[in-house]
Amino acid sequence: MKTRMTFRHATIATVSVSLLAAAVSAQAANWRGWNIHPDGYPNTVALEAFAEAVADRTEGRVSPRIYNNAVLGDQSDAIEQTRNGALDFANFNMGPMGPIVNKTNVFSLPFLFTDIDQMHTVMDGEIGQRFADALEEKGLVVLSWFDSGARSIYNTRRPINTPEDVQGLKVRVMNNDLYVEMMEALGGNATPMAYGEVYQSLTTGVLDGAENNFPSFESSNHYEAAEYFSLTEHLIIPECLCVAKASWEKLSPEDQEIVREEGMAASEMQRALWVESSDESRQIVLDHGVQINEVEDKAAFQALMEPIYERFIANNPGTGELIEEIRAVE
Ligand code: GTR
Repeated sequence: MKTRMTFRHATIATVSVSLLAAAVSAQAANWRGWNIHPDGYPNTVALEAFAEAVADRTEGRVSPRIYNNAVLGDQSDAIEQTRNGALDFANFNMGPMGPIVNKTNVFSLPFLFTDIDQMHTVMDGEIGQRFADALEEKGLVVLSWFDSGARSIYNTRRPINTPEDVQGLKVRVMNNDLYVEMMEALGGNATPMAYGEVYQSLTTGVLDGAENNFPSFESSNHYEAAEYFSLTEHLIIPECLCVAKASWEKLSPEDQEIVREEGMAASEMQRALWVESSDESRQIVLDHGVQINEVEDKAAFQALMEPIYERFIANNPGTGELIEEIRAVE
């Protein structure tokens, strides 16, 4: 009798342990994260640190895994997939976000921010919160904002010092009509294209150029094809670390808190790494023979953007005030 009781207890204990294990693994969220960049890129390093810290601190209840090099799809697709919960988290640039979350289009207006520090002050403050709210309404919970430096034009033909130098160049832009307007206002032929296709298009002459920051220019190997990098610094675009709202809502408040804290920590890490990485990338491309030139008369480029601002403000009521608010931030 005694033995049977013990046996039964042992069986019940085993069953309960395995039921418990099943319940835990059923609850464990195996998050898939989208990342456009390769190994070693500042964003990648920060996303990996985020994934590790979240898995650790939630004891595996949230187990994020990051997929690099846009293997899960190009950026516009990935934004949709994250919005509908097919992907769980991602680092997105606000450029391709514009056509999907209209409010974020304002970041694609050239020369909007004075400099990168001002962009961070805006995004970390009350204005940034308004954008986070707009993104959340469209299914993306913003954990933090990343840096992506300033974008400049590079090409295979010549240094760009004045808008006339852009005349006739076939330049790749990200998927957003505002960049087509921008490039056309400068006299170039804008070609919207996924990031992953640019390298080949530059080497085969389908494109003459593109525009980006130093870490992307270098890590994508575009510098092997494009010899001239001109510091037009026409766009400073924030990026988010976002979680799919559907995935977010499945978390306990305690786990949400952990994910949020680690999202903030990831942004701090990314911004610090960004500065180092920009200098390193600049040096790598210089050593390879890329010619980098300052653009003395940026005002000439800015002046050509005025009609774009006018159209944008006319088509998007309320944005005139928003632009003024952003510009007033110091
Ligand atoms: C990078 C950015 C990517 C992507 C890329 C591009 O600077 O971090 O998210 O937008 O530019 O040009 O497509």
